[in-house]
Amino acid sequence: MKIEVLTLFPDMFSAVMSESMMWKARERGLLDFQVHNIRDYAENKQRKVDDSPYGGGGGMILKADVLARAIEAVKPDDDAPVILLSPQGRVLTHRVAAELSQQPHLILVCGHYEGVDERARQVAISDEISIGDYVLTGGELAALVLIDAVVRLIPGVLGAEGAQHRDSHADGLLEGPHYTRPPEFRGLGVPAVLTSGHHAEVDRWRRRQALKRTWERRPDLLETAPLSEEDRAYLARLRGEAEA
Ligand code: 4FN
Repeated sequence: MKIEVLTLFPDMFSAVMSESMMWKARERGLLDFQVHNIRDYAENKQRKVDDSPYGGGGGMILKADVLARAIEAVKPDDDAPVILLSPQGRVLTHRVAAELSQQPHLILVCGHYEGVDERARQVAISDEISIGDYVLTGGELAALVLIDAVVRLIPGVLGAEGAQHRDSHADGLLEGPHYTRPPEFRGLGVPAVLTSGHHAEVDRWRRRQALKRTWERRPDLLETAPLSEEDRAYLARLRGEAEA
């Protein structure tokens, strides 16, 4: 997979993109990552990339000509999606990440200032994605979140252990509590089932803990998670207990 990022702050990508998983993905030839500085596509000698908004008001707007030139320089004639990270986009979920991980080529555009000139969107952007509802200073951290979520889904990026982990997230539930040594910590023990050696019992306990956590903290996730009849019966019991 090839991922190209257009940004005014290319240095923001170096630490994350040279860390463990990204490094492995690149080393194994599974990820070709390139970052491009939008400022290199400013044509005037001051290298001006922004200007004040028509109609007045504060702030600055990323210029349409500069951004369109940067995108057109990077985009070869394939139909790679050009994705603007934006609070106006569809919200990034595991499903969206899985869909993007099927693409051979992604072009990610990071906004700054008050945003980008609408005409750059119209002529050069094919898709908008948001990582959530809060104010950010720029699209860079959002792009990094998207890249992390997508790259780990590329087959071969995670080892066998990682793949197992990835599958456990794909069921759409939160995880129940985890424990490791020591068996007692500040007077707190470990649920006996986990040290019982009964694998089927352990699996059933974990499934129920995951369902309970999800019901308590993120009940919205239960609407889309695939649930068995046994899962539904357990949830019905939890709801019944809560009412009593
Ligand atoms: N943010 C909101 C409403 C209006 C503006 C913002 C905001 C960075 C260029 C966009 C924010 C959030 C999630 C990119 C936020 C994201 C951004 C993102 C982002 C500078 C203009 C801006 C109602 C969501 C709080 C600044 C809500 N995912 N404007 O943050 O790029 O990708």
